[in-house]
Amino acid sequence: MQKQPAQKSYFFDKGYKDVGNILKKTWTTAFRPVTNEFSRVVQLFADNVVAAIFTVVVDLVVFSIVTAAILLGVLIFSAVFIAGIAAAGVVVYVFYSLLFLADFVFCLIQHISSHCSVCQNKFRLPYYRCPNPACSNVHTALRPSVYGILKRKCNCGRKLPTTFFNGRQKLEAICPHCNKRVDGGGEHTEIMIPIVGGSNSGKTCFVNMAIKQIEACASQNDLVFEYNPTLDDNMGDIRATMGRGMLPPKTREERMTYYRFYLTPKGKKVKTLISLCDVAGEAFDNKDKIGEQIGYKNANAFVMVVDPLSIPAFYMDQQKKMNVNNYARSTKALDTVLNNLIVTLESLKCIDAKTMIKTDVVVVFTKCDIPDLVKRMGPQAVQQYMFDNNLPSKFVAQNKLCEQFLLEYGEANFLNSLRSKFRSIQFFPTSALGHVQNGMKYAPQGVEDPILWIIDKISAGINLKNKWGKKI
Ligand SMILES: Nc1nc2c(ncn2[C@@H]2O[C@H](COP(=O)(O)OP(=O)(O)OP(=O)(O)O)[C@@H](O)[C@H]2O)c(=O)[nH]1
Ligand SMILES: [Mg+2]
Ligand SMILES: [Zn+2]
Ligand SMILES: [Zn+2]
Repeated sequence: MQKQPAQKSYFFDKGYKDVGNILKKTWTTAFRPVTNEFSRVVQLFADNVVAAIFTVVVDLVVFSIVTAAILLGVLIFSAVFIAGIAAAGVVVYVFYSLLFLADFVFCLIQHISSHCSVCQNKFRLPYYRCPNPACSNVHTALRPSVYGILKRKCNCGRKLPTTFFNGRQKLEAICPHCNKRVDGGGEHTEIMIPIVGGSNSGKTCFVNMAIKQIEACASQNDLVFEYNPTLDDNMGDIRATMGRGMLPPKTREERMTYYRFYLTPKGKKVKTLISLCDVAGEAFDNKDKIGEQIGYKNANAFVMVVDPLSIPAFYMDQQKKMNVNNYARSTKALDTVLNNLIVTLESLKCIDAKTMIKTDVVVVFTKCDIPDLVKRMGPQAVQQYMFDNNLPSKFVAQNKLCEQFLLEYGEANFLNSLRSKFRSIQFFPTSALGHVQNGMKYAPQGVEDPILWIIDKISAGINLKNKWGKKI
């Protein structure tokens, strides 16, 4: 363990020295009468040899008995003392080991971890800053240790808790990789989901509307929602803009922006922090750019955003029927975006070419307010398809309708890549806006479901089977 700015615990440091000193003192004090007598006799030999010889004879009789008695007494005392200390030591070490293990196992089972929104690294135990305003000491391994079992004393004198059970997570947490503050580090389990899609595919509209709708329906789903802004969060501005019926600006940042919120089942102690990570679509233009985002390595699942108008055959078809410019088409081919993501994940050692990304993906069709898409995969069309084909749920129907659409418009490659690389796929037709920009209030359609679905799928603590009508 790295040296900590704290005082070592008595039992692990000063305790040993004290035991040594006590034994040393006991032995020297107990034999002092014998050593004193020895010195006296030596002195006597110099002064009066006859008296000295007489004394030696008497001493041999008297002091051999006294010495034997002292020796026995000291030996018994030392044995009892050492046994007592050893017993206390065993108790302390057992307590230390149990607490260390309990804290470690609890954090492991509860999946307690944090993702840094600045450097994108993931870690289980953050660094913690001493809460004393006059002290800026950073404790890099705040857990039961030689510095203290349940608490440790910082060099400034302030006592700090060393486990989850007595409130370590309430201290100010710091990212061990970039030293930036991480809100609630060590307190929650965190799920990080990147939003993948080309420029103009509708990522920013979708993410912001999805979060708004998740908040609105949280209590209906027995969840507690709490927004948790990061340092470079622009959610407030985007919400205000969209609230006025306008569109969010194009995302410029090619580094992921983490939109964060706590979503916790009512009554649960350990919170779940969800990070939805948006990025400028250009980041997926080539694998070098996207490769700089090491956060992909730590992704728990992916949201793949599909702008149906980015599919050339569908775009050409729609050009004849409506003013496609109203929908700000994404021009990036779907399989290029997906392949760049896969190559990146391979280079980050998340997968190798032959194996799969061992996680789930939801594929979100955006802009499903396009009249032809409403007809093909709107809520009514899904219900009808489910009914006509006697399907067990609307989610199976959505999958069939979206897959058919992709195949019909020549995106078999994209569909095959998805199927071969991910553990599970669920499709969702959505509309973040409900209609083209026309000054009217936006009316999002189905945007919360994909995010809640993927959260339910990967989170141990969140279970929405009542919402889906089945366990997923
Ligand atoms: N009609 C309609 N248009 C949408 C919808 N979602 C997005 N759009 C249009 O698509 C444009 C781009 O959406 P954004 O969410 O900014 O796209 P993005 O994927 O974030 O793009 P970058 O920031 O460039 O990566 C918007 O300005 C809208 O014109 C929708 O649900 N319905
Ligand atoms: Mg954007
Ligand atoms: Zn301190
Ligand atoms: Zn960091």
